[in-house]
Amino acid sequence: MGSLGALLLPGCGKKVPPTYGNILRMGDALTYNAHRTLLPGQVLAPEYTAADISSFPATGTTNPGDPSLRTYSKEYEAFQQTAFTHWKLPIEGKVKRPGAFTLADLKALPSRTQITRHLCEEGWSAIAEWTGVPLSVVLQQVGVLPTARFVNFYAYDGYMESIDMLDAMHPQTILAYVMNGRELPLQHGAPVRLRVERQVGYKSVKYLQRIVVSDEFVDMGDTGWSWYVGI
Ligand SMILES: Nc1nc2c(c(=O)[nH]1)N[C@H]1C(S)=C(S)[C@@H](COP(=O)(O)O)O[C@H]1N2
Ligand SMILES: [Mo]
Repeated sequence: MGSLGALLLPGCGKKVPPTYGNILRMGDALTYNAHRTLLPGQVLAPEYTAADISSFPATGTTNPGDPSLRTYSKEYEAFQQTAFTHWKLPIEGKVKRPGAFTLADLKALPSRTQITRHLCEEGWSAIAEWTGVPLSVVLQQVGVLPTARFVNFYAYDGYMESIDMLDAMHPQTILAYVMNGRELPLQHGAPVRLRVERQVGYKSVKYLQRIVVSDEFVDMGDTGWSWYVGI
């Protein structure tokens, strides 16, 4: 505990996420540097075989380019009409080399394929195979600053979520562009969605628009769900 205590010090006095009853919220106060030393101890979520792949409902937004939606995005609709060739994912905030990645850029980076169980807070679960680039690889490209503690994800339907560095650097946290061997379908978050396998489904942001690395917790408001729900 001595060394953990020392790692926690840099976060003291900083704004941390609302706890909503959680007690083991150590990760919130840790910096990128501290997390790197803790990484080897990370536990993987269970992975399954192709035979376990199930039907997979689409929930929440299923097409941000639908003009009848309150959250309609004209920009998204345009990207969709050109098969996402003009889509770019900016990664900014507390990074040394902010930049934007095209779908081709992301596909050119090392990939990971995993068959995992998605657990929705509404009580259903489903198994699928996901392929994408580990978020850790992308973060390495842009060079996360040592003081960074959170990664914030913004989507074309106005959806947003954040995770701490421990989840961001986790080997199964990927930016997925393939589902069950095919291009990520529209209803499941095309062209790229986040997969955070050790947390409940709502952290797996679909329709990624922008990623922002931050030192401070960004309060995205009370969604009615806990900020952290490990599984
Ligand atoms: N952009 C965006 N991401 C989102 C959502 C959403 O409505 N919009 N819903 C979340 C919830 S609650 C779940 S359970 C999963 C659903 O993913 P699916 O539609 O592929 O099943 O996406 C999550 N990510
Ligand atoms: Mo969900």
